[in-house]
Amino acid sequence: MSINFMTLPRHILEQEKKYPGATGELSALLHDLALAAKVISLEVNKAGLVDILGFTGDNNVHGEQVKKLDIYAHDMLIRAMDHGGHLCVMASEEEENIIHIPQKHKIGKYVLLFDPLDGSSNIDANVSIGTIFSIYRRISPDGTPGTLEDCLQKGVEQVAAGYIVYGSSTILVYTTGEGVFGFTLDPAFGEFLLSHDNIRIPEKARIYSINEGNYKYWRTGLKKYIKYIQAADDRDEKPYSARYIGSMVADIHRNLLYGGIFIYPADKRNPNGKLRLMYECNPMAFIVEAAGGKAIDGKNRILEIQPKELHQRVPIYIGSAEAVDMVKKFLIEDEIEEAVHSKN
Ligand code: P6P
Repeated sequence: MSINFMTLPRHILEQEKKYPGATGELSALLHDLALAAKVISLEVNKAGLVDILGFTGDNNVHGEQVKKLDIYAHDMLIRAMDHGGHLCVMASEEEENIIHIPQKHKIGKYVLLFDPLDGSSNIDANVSIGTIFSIYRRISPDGTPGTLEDCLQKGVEQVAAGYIVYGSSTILVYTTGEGVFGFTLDPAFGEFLLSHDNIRIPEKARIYSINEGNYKYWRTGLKKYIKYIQAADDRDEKPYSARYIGSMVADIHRNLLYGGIFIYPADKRNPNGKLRLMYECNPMAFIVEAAGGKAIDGKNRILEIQPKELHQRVPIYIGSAEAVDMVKKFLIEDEIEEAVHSKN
């Protein structure tokens, strides 16, 4: 990984030159996000030292116990983003309703949705966790307060998306739809430096990532797919490897670099799966597709789903195109078999 001292701000400006109508607002927005990421990274990396770990005792909108770092990251992002004059509204996985821009600040033309600290249940185990963000252009009239409709746009309408993974190093990955770029934070001088130029997800890879503890709740088609790939060596094929961190940002980052497939399916207990469309699946699908991969809900493209509510969940099968196509084939064949059986 050669670092050529291409800083994130310079890269964003160079990317922006590709868009003749660019006003610099999106660049400033991404710059503010990077600043927030540096501050959150500082806290995440010293969490083990400061009494910031442990439960607050509060629950978030989904009834999950919230750790202090979730709240810290949520508050930090709002404080960093609400006064830049680029946003008309925000929405956070940690907040039930949309977040308005304070009246004293200029209202901009973009919409920001974020998961402030995904994978937070892993904080105490020092497993990589991350921030995920998704940016849209507003659809409501300029100069007015942003609306829920501004936040409920299809994933194909995103103008940018990215994540920051706080792991052995802090890496920010973003795309504006053309090319995916990774920057590693150099703590020595607090700058994100280009370390992964134009990431392309490997077309083929024999890595699958799913919580097999839920096996008995899966649809038959998914069970058949997993059994099929686990029997690769019976067909004299190279065997697959199972990798599951349980932190979506970390699992997707590995998936993006090494290829393979990440799956969080619907099952008998969770008919829509667990992961949120607006804060996790849409941004990750936008990134993976920009890197040459695919992302479906089991049948349809994630980015084409018309959102109905802010915190809706969707099943997700995301990664190398070949792997996503293969699992889709198993799921559709199973659906046809079930339809035939139900008629007989
Ligand atoms: P499970 C973390 O809690 C998270 O929201 C994602 O980051 C991760 O992919 C998923 O849940 C893990 O869920 O049910 O396998 O523990």
